[in-house]
Amino acid sequence: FLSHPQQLGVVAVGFNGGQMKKGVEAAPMALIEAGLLTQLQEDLEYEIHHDNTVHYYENDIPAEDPDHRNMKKPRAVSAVTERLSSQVYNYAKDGKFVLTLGGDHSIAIGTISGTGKAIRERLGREMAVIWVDAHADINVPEMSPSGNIHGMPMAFLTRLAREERRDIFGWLQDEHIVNTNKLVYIGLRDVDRGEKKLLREHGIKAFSMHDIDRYVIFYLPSSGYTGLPIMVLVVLSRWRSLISAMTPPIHLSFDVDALDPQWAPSTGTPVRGGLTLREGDFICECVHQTGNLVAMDLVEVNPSLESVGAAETIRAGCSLVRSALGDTLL
Ligand code: HAR
Ligand code: MN
Ligand code: MN
Ligand code: MN
Repeated sequence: FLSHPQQLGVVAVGFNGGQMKKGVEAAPMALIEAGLLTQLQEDLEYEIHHDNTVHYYENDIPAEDPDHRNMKKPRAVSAVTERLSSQVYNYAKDGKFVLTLGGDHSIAIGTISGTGKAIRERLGREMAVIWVDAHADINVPEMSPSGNIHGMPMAFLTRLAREERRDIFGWLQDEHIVNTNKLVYIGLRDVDRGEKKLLREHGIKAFSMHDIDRYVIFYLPSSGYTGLPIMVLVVLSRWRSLISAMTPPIHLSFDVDALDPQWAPSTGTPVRGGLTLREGDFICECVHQTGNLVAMDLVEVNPSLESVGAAETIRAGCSLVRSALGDTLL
């Protein structure tokens, strides 16, 4: 799996049920219409496997879906992510790179569980997750301020949150689960109090915007270099040594709101003070260069919000995906 994966499985997930704003379900179509898959095929020479369908999972979404443990639409999100998990697994088990276009970030419950299971089976290894986001998305249901499940996926994926009911994430098995020592965050700047406590208690590695700024300042004088690459390399190289000497297979889950609203305004919960597009691309390029990237999610692009900025947000999303899949590298 260290070689450049030429086989690319694509899942287009038009799902918005992990949060309350309409529009994020239109992102996969918008990204594809902007030419993303054509670029990956023609410029980056991937062989693309795609059913040419945006999945809306209408038949999986239950009519009755009352709140449960403070979660909104728990059965819908559970059913969709369970289905998505097997779609992703089916690509990953054959060694294909899996690109999932969301959709809100609740879909990561499906994508990460699917690749995690496949990597365990194929390679006998635990996968690492790089979560690039303004938010930690690790709220246990009871401590979530909103009840929106897109703020909870990492809690279920690490088992910090657990639910026995099969129709509410009880389908998650050991083989789907991510170890908290195989998770790293980049770009955090809007983390709830309870989430901060969890990150501290479980020693989960996180590079906030503060860290990103601090590393630049700290390393600039000695390097005499004023560009961004130095700092992101520092962030990533520090993380690599933390996870293990043998770099594990990596699932990159990229929430477009990690970028500053200046570059990605069309998203459900924009937070100022984020990554520049160049910083986001550079993180993706570095992750690609590890040679260990096995899957990527791009989520939370909402073309119906901030209509002036929709086109540039979509362009930014395409750029992040191209960077993670090896663009700009010779
Ligand atoms: N942490 C808040 C909550 O749980 C806000 C989450 C916003 N979510 C995202 N995900 N856009 O990254 O409700
Ligand atoms: Mn599809
Ligand atoms: Mn997110
Ligand atoms: Mn976010």
